[in-house]
Amino acid sequence: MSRLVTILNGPNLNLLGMHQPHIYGHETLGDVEVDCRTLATELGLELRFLQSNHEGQIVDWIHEARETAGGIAINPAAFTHTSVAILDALNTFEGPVIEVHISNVHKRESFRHHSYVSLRADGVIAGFGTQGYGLALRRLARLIDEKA
Ligand code: DHK
Repeated sequence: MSRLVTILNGPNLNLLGMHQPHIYGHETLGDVEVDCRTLATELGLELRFLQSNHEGQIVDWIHEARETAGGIAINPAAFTHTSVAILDALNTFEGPVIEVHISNVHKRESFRHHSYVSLRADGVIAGFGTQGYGLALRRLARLIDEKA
């Protein structure tokens, strides 16, 4: 199985660290990417780290991952709660999928309690701050190793 992992980030995460730090913390998405790249190297993974505010772009990247990646970690942000298109795209991907939320969505507004992506995800991480991305990478490395 490919040791390439794709990390996908949805809308507004380009502004991470610059708004609502009491919910999302002070780290920027650039900081998260640097940490993920360091950890990926330690774990022997290759990494593609992407962010888009556009649903169709995320669908296209999931289709690309079908051809190239051994696993996906995705923080779909607001699309978590709305996007059947992203769920359908993830259902075409055969490798492990981990869903990441920086905040504990279950402690927040009720509309954040439902996730379409959870219908496909092999695991869900919420409320661990940006540390959740590293936890997702560790889990994907384990699942990819187990399938090798
Ligand atoms: C990020 C967002 O932008 C919200 O729309 C989600 C998620 C939660 C997060 O915690 O990472 O509801």
